[in-house]
Amino acid sequence: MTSASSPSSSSSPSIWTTTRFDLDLAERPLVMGVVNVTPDSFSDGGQHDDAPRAIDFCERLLGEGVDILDIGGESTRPGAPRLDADEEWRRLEPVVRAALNFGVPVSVDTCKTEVMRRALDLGVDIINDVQALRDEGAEALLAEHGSAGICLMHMRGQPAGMQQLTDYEDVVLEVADFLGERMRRLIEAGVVPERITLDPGYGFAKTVEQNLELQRRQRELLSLGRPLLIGWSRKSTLGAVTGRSVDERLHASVAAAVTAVTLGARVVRVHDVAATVDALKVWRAFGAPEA
Ligand code: HH2
Repeated sequence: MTSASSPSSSSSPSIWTTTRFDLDLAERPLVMGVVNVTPDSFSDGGQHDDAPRAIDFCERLLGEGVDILDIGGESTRPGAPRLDADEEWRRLEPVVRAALNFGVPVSVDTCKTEVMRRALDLGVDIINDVQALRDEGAEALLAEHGSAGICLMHMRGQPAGMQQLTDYEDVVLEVADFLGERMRRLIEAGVVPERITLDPGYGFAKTVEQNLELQRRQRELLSLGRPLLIGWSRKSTLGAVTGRSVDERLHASVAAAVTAVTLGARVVRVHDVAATVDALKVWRAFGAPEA
């Protein structure tokens, strides 16, 4: 197994180019706030699953200092059912339309090419795909739409069966190989590296120990040459470490976000924006320490 190598010596590892914003990830790490317009997401399902409540929630996150809004219409929790594209888009469209007026980058969390196409036609800034653009036509679509930012995340299989797919020889090398290969294909299709961030996919097709190993060795993924976006927020590994239920994982989630940033992540995807923003302010005031 080869280890990851940089896609292009000319790409800046700290700029993330998106449709309307060039995000400078060197200045400070950014907080991506999760807005799930779903009845069944693992931690906030049903809390803002209609458009007015989801839009109110976006506004609340803006007040809390969110840098990016990440709007999802389909849960990816283990065992979640798949929606069709029309139903997913029916949930997303009014919220995405409203969010595009809020002055921050809008990301859409989806695995489906058809949903991506509709979101890109509205002008969204980022496509965040936990399947790393493996749906048919997704790579070509993102190559055609020459400006949207992209987050490629590692997972195996589909949410329904992913927790059976945890057989790795070396989880860090295999995640790095996967992300490097997905990025290489995208660049070959015509996407410039500055549009891409990479995500190891904490909690996706990984055991507790594999998630912890990935976090400990997260810096190895920096050799891929693109910024890391991570999502630890409220995940079950934090429950395994602390013994806390999903609605009691705020402190663990903030600790995880700060640790991930200390180990090189530049975007943290979180449910609890206010607490994370404060924690990262303290981290910066302490001189942005790196481990
Ligand atoms: N995690 C979730 C969903 N999307 N995207 C990225 N890039 N990284 C992640 O770690 C990630 C993600 C799962 O969290 P959530 O959206 O709260 O739950 P659900 O999928 O059940 O809606």
